[in-house]
Amino acid sequence: MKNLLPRTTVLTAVVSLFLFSACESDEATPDATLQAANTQAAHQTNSMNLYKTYTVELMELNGSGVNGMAHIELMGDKIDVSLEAGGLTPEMEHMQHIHGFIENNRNAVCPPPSADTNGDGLISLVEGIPFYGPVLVPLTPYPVADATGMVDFMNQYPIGRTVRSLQNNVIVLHGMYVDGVYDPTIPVACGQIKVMNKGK
Ligand SMILES: [Cu+2]
Repeated sequence: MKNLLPRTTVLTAVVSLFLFSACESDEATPDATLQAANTQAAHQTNSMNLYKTYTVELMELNGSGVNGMAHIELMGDKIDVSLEAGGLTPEMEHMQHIHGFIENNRNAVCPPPSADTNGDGLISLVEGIPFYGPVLVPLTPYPVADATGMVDFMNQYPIGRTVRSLQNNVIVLHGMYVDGVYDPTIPVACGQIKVMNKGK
């Protein structure tokens, strides 16, 4: 487990940089659903965007057998994330992140099988990045799956302005054995973040 720390620290540092630059921007990222709306409606909905509920159905990647559900509540500049998943490698740490693109209106998606560009039968962390983008929010502290491969997780995070278009992003869970060696980075589940409730 100790050898996981440097990688985790690097990811966290990268994300901190992203969040910092996100806060510097005065432009709020418009929701994709707003593009066709008129300006007045957009303003109205933008203020409502500060309170929203989202759901995420996590589906397996790389034949992992992992699946789960996550809920996100957006409250201004904070999110509450709750996540339950099963089928994970028991007793191992599983990195979990909100992935997405900083660029306005670029939607993150879960990688299709064709993302496996080197043809080794697995979609690596790097091969998935053209689809789900870099890490926007690391959902720390990364949970360790219990003896049955389950995680039941909840935490709150501050988020930058560009991340607030949460439905443009995905959640990715990582970590499974590949050829007898635990690969903490390999994606094992992914789910699109979907708006459940437009809020107050
Ligand atoms: Cu990730």
